Amino acid sequence: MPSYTTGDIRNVLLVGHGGCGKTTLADAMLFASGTVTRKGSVLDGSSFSDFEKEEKEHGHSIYSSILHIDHQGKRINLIDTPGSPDLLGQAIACLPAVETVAVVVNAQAGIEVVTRRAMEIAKSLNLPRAIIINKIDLPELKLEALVKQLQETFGGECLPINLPSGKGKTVTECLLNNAGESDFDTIRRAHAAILDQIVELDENLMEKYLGGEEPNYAALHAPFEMAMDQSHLVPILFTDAKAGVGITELLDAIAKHFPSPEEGNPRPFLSYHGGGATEGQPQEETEFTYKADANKPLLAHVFKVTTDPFVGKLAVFRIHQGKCTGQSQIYLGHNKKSIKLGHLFHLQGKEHREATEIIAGDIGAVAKIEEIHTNDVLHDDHALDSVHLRPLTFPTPMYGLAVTPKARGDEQKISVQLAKIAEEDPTFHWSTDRQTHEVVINGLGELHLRLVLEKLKNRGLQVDTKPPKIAYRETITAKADGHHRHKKQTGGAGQFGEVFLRVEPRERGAGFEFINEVFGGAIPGQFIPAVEKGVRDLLEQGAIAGYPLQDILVAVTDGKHHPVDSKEVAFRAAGKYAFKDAVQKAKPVLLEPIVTMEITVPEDKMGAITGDLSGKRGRIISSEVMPGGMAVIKATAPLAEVMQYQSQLKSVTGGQGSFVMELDHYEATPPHVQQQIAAQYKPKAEEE
Ligand SMILES: Nc1nc2c(ncn2[C@@H]2O[C@H](COP(=O)(O)OP(=O)(O)O)[C@@H](O)[C@H]2O)c(=O)[nH]1
Ligand SMILES: [Mg+2]
Repeated sequence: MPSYTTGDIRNVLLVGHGGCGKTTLADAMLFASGTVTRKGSVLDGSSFSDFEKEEKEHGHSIYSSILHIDHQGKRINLIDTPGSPDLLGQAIACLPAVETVAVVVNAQAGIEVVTRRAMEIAKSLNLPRAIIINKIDLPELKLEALVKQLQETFGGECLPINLPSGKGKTVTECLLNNAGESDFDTIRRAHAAILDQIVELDENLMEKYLGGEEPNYAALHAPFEMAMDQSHLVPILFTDAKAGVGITELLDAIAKHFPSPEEGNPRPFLSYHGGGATEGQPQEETEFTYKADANKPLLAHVFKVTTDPFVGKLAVFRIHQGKCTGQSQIYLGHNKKSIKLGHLFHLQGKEHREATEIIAGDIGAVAKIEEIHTNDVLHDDHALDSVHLRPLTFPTPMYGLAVTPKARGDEQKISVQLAKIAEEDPTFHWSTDRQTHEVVINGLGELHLRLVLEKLKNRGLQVDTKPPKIAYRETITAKADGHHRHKKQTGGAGQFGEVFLRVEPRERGAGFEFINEVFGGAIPGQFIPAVEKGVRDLLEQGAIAGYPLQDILVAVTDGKHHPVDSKEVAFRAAGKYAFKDAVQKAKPVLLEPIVTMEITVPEDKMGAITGDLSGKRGRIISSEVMPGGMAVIKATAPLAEVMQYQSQLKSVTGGQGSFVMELDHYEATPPHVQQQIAAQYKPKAEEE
């Protein structure tokens, strides 16, 4: 039995732009609380959080890591995440495990790309947020202006609960404390601002406060926590993680004020009702309500899976309801067979501390169960069979490389490793191109894929890379009719089938639909599936340049059959060529993937970058200068034009620029591009 209860737990995710000091902060919190007796550091590779080989080599975080801190009888589970925009998927995956997202801001650099995205994503998931302004020791800071800018960008509900004082050598609490000076504001003013905000949620308290009564901690806790839940308050705290300033105050604030699993907002779990596969009825998805209560059935969500060199596969989970021990027999989703959990752990970076029991609200890990995958739900009651988390939205990775093994015969091993990496990283995809048989890997940016290649190399697998083929699509833009008569008479039995059909464009993303409008048995019912098969054959092969057709409605309208010679194969061929006939008349177009790009460059390179993008058929959405001399440009561009963007950006900015891209939508290519691509296409000889 752990020494703490569900109400004692605080789960906090640290997220923020690379270099703002999250990992240093995590190490400082571990040390200041007395949870560890030596202070880890990213600088000498002794960090508790950045412990993986690749992280030590690069000097920054690459994976999320789970830490725990004991502070004043409270158990704080802290998740540190990498800050590169390429690796944001790591942080997103951990969001369902926490009550609070603490966004760390570099006091000097101010609001950066990841700051903004983290604030937006956490809000969209209804997760309480806090802001930690770190590096308050640096010279020439404009902290007052930064607080203003945070309020202008993210809302007036971002309010300090402590302020730096003594030139950044300490911080002074201003929630319960009402007097004193800070480096840029008075404590009295900051205190009034935060209380005004909180008492809005509690009429009783408001009345007393307006009457001149100072609320104490007991009176403030509930409205403070509620205000965080409702995004009515985003507390701001200040730290210097390097020197340890503001760390105990941060731990105190988390322990005292931040939501516990019993208080925080519920996670969006869903379950199916009615119907069910067996009854052939559509199922209805409804919200599943649960309670962070150790005495109810187990509901745990696996948010991370890693492979540890010593213990093998490690599945990290958050218990939302119930509890488990090593003896627990659990189910994975719909599986009928139960699994004994075996050894359970609490994680401290790379250290696994054996745990006898893990309770509601806590984060734990289980080793060596191959069947468990990321996003699985573990439970111990068949009533929870269909409970699952509403899927998280991850950016769709569009930065691609085609990889071929340097050593012959490594294909299989590479596939196995890529599958493992994909399971650990929701923004990494890999596939084998149907047409070229190339293995294509996709990530959010160059750094992301470079890290994947390093990982392969560390496992003894080397590959050559080149840009992959672009995944074009084809579609039609007009209605048209098509016809084909398939007739073969060779010696004995013949083949006969004739099909008339109509094609219509559908909305982008609507997919393919096949309907049968044949009346009076012109094509006997048993041959309709063959016609559809033929149509689908062409759907795969494409009609202009060999890319799959999409967003088309096909209606079979008429046909002819022969009592003896009509066969499935005849109707399959007739369907395919009638469809081809119709597509060619339906003003077909080639669609290309358009990506959104977020490019960070030194301010003086902004003009060069936007000019270059315009030449690449790009569209600039916004450009903004950030404090610290960097500019952020948002744009969309055809993927085909920006496949080599990494090296181009590097040459324009001398290596000081970075970018991320993700799929936005498909769009028709301009006619000259379509002609070029179609001209390169040599369809395989037709064997009609
Ligand atoms: N001066 C100063 N440097 C800091 C502070 N916190 C972190 N750093 C340094 O900033 C760099 C990046 O820190 P790290 O913790 O790896 O940042 P992360 O990418 O957010 O995890 C390291 O060199 C740290 O030593 C701080 O409060 N003040
Ligand atoms: Mg880090």
